[in-house]
Amino acid sequence: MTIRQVTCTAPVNIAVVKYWGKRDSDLILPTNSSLSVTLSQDDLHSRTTISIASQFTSDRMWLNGIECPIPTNQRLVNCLAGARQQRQDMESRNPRLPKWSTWGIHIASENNFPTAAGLASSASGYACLVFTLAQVLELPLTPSELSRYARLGSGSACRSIMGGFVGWEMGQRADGADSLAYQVAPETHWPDLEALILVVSDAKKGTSSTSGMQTTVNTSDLTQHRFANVVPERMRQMEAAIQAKDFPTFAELTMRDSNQFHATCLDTYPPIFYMNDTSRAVVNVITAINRLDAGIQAAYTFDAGPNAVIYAPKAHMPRLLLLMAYFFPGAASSADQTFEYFTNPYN
Ligand code: 2P0
Repeated sequence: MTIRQVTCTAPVNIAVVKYWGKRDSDLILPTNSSLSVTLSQDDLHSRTTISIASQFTSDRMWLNGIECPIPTNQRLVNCLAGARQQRQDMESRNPRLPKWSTWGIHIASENNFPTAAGLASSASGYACLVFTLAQVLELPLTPSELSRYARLGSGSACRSIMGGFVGWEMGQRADGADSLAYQVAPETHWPDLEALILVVSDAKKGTSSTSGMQTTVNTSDLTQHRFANVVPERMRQMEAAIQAKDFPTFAELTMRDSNQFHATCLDTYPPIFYMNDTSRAVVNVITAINRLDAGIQAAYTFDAGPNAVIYAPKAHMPRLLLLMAYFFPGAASSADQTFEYFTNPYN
C-alpha cells in the first residue's frame, strides 16, 4: 500500500484586537477586523499528521487520540472538500498528476495544552490541519490563500497561518474573498516582547465561542458601538504601535480591547462570563504594577476563558513571575486554579 504522510505543527495566536461576531456563519466572515500575536512553535501548539492512501475507504479523524466523526462536523467537511476540489482541479489541468483527490484522508491531531479551555485550540488546530492538507496534497497555496481555508474551520485559525503580528481584514464581499489574514510584522520584528501565559483553569469553557459570539451580536448594543466606532481606529493605532515597537501604546490598546470584549460579553443577554475572580485579581495586580513610577510595564489580555496572557518587555518578565508567585501563592496546589508559566521569546 502506498501512503503519503506529512506531519506539521502550528502555534496558537492570542488576539490584542479581539474577533467576536460573524456576519456569515457558514463562510465564517467576521463583523470586525482583528489582530493577534502568533506565539512560538515551541510553546502552545497543535501537531497534525495526515496520511492519504488509495486503500483508505473513508476520511477519518482522531483528536487527542479519540476518533471524532467527520460527517457531523460541517467545518471539517468544508475544509476537506475545499482542499480536495483544488487538488481535483489541478489533476484535470494536468492528467499526469497522481489522482490523490480520490484517496481517503486520515487525520491525527493533538494539542500540547488543554483543548477548548479558551487557549485558542481551534486556531492552532485548524491552521495546522489546513497547512498539513496543503502539504500532503501538494497544493500551491500562498499564506493568504491558506488563511482563507483555515478561516472555514475557525475564524481565529486564519491568523495562525502566519507568524509574528497578524491582522485579519474583515472584508466586505459576501463571498469572503477579501476576508483574509495579513502579516503586520514578522516574528523577528520585536524580539524584546514576551508573553506569559497563566493557566487559571484548564476546564472546558461553559459557553463556546461560536455560540457566545452570535448571542453577543444579536443582543448587545455595546458591541454595535464597538464594531462601528472603536475597532477600525484601534486597528490603525495597534498596527502603528507594533511598527514603532511602542510598548506603552501597545499595552494600553491591548488592555482596553480585552476590557471591552469582556464588557460586550456582560452586555450580552443573557450575560456571558469568561473571566473569574482569579482573572480579575490578575487585572488588579497588573494595574497596580503599571501605576508605579516606571510606567506601563505589562499588558493583560483574556480570551473566551479565565486564563490570562501577559505581554511585557523581556527585562520585566523575571519580576512579573516573582510578583505573580507572591500574589497567588496557593495557585500551584489548587485543583482548578493552577498557574503555569511559559515565557515566550518570539524569535
Ligand atoms: C480572538 N476569540 O480574536 C477572539 C477573542 C475568543 C476571544 O477568536 O466560531 O474559536 O470558530 O470562528 O475562532 C474565538 O473564536 O470562533 C476567538 P469560530 P473562534 O481570538
